[in-house]
Parts: sequence; C-alpha cells; structure tokens
Amino acid sequence: TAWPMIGVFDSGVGGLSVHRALVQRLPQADFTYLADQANAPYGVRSGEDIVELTKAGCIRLFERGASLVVLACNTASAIALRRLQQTWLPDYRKDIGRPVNILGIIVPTIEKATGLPWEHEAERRGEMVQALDILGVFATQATVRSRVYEIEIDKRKQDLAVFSEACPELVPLIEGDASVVEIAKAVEGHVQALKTRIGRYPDRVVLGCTHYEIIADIFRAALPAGTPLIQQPAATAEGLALYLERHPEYDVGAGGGRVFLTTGTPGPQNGLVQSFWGAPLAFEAA
Ligand code: NHL
Repeated sequence: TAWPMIGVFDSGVGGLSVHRALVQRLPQADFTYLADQANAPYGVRSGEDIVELTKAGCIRLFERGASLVVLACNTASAIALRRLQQTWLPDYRKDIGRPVNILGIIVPTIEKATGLPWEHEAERRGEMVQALDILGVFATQATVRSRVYEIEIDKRKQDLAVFSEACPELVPLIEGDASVVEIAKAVEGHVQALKTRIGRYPDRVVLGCTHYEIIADIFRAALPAGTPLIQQPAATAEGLALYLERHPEYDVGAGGGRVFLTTGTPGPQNGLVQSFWGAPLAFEAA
C-alpha cells in the first residue's frame, strides 16, 4: 500500500540539511527521504545521467505514495527538474491518476536571493529594500555549467548580475573529513578567484550545493563581514509551505511519519549524517 506523503530526494545525505528544515516547518506531514547513494555523486555526471537517475528516484517516491517530490539537490534541480516537468511528468500524471508534482530548491533560493516575493511586500509597505548588484553563487561543476542561477535570475531581476564559481574539490574535502584549516584554505581560494573575476566582492552569496550548508561559517569568514548568505534549507521550507497553501490538492499525510531510504547500503549512518541531520540515522533499503 502507498501512503500519502512528501518525498524528498537527494543523491546522498547532504539533502538532509534541507529535509530537516522541511520537517521542522511541516511537522504534521508524512515524509520519506530517498538518498541515491548507489549513484552519487551527481555533480560530476553527465546531464543525461542526472535526468535518468532523478526520474528513477521520483518514480520510487511516487510509487510509495508521494504527492510531491522535493529535489533537495542542486545538481538534480538544475539539470533534471525542467526537463522532467516538461517531457515526462504530464504523461506520468495521466498514468498515476492523482495530482503529483516535482519541486526544486533553486527557485525558492532565487526568490530569496532576489528579494521576491517577500521583500517586495516590504517595499509595498514602504520599507527599505536593499539594492543588490552582484550575486555570487558557489556550487558543483554540473550546477555551474547549467547556468541555472544566471538564467532564472535574468527572468526575474535583470539589474542583478550573477557570477558563479564551481568548487569541485570542496565536496570531496567535506566527504573526506578534511580539517577546517584545509577546507578554509580551499574556500578562501574560491572567494578570491570570484573576487578577481568580478573586480570586487559579491553583495550577496548563495551556497548552491547541499554540502556547503555545513561549512557556511567558513564561507562567512572568507567573505566581508555581514555579506548575506542565502540559506537553502530555510528558503525551501518557506517555499514549500507557501506552495501547499496555494495547492491543497496535494495530500501530504498527517501522521508525522519519517522514513529514510537509500539505494546504497542500508543500516545506521553517522558522521556526515550527523552534520546534516543533527543526529545519526538508520536507512532502509529503497
Ligand atoms: C553526494 C554524495 C556523495 C557520495 C559519495 C561521494 C561524494 C558525494 C558527493 C555528493 C555531493 C552532491 C552530488 O551529488 O554531487 C551534491 C549535490 N547534492 C548538490 O549539488 O547539491
């Protein structure tokens, strides 16, 4: 039997940082998290691969009863989301015969970064809205190559320039348990490289990879004091809550259930999981 719930998909455990914020924001909803650990990392894969793997993950979650799948992975959101929504989801909806949808983490992040819609509300109330010039985005190679932040921001706010910096060695350093000093050195290198390209520091920064959330303080230290960092977990949780208010047709359950699945080796996981989720977890086989 399939139970109504919200599915959350990531290539690994990094998306647990997003998942944690969703669960906190919607405690009554039932959630199933799926980590495609058998196929991670996605950030270095081809576009075709990322689309197929993301689709397979969504199908698993829909078959277990998900009405919505949140892609808690920048790489999957950047490369696969639009393609699946345009070329596959309409037919799949007809097959499955109930409302289903896939949401990503990039649009809510961008809405926050561009001050839409929240700060426009403030503007209407006559409050000050900070003028933004340059947004810096740090992400995986696949996300940067997709130019998704540039494209999506250009549609919404043309007076905001976007500069993206791929940081291919950061995830391996984080996964490999490197020291803070080592990671800080790499982050400092990327911040300086971006600064050289722009000619100055960015005004606002997006950490556009799930793994960077746990080293947010290291980024903060490498940037001028007070530079706003857009946090994807909070932005996505707010975006999902607003989406559900506007779309009551999606059944997200009401039992507060939490299921954790992996395509990799089932069983307890700590270490990295602890950093993203705040506690160790046991995963079931997907
Ligand atoms: C996820 C899982 C991994 C498993 C084993 C080694 C390296 C891994 C790296 C990552 C990072 C992840 C990805 O798939 O590239 C980052 C992605 N979730 C993102 O872009 O937000």
